[in-house]
Amino acid sequence: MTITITAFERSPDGGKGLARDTRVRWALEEAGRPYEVRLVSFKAMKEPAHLALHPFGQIPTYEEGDLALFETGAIVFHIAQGYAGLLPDDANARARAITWMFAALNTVEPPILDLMVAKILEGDKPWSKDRLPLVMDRIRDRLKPLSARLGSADWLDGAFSAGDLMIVSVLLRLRMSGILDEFPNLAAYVARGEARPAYQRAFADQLAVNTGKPPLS
Ligand code: GTB
Repeated sequence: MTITITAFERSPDGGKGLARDTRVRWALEEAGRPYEVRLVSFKAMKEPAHLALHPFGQIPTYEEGDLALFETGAIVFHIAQGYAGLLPDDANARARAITWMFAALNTVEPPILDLMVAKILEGDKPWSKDRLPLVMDRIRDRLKPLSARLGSADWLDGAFSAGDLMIVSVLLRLRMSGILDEFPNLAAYVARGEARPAYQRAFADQLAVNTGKPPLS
């Protein structure tokens, strides 16, 4: 059955891979599932056809036969099921990988999103300069224990999993801030994620959309 996801017609990041379709593309590439992409404009995202797929009028969405999903956590979980390379067969290891997926979305990503809001949406407010250090400290409060848990390991819990895919995806947003460099093992962890061939393909494909250049063959 054909898998179709949606992505920005033109991502505001110009192809840095920060929009959330990249993590879905990455999971599909890891699982070796071919997929098609339907590009949507900001206007189309708020129209009934797209709202039927995504109640909040956002990207990405995922369609496969009769199934339509939204929310990257649910989409990546769905893709990862049945593929041991993303969710191990061992029940406990699988539950732990899923735990890291939740941690990525519920614990690590929120302060990182706050930084985007502080910088981009509230950057012109008079209090923005005072708020920024507080936001950065809240991010450090997450990175410190994450760094301690990772230690010198390659991945968070043995082999690479959907948990790592989600954690790396949310940490990637921090690259520009420089804060990752305070935690060299996390910076190396993110680089390991980015070096995976599946990530490289996902990144190249979204870049091609945003620059009009063909993806790497
Ligand atoms: N919780 C949802 C999920 O995980 O799927 C969040 C989905 C979401 O926020 N989608 C964003 C969207 O559709 C795109 S990824 N926004 C349009 C809208 O809400 O109207 C967020 C995003 C946007 C732009 C950049 N960027 O340019 O750097 C990065 C990330």
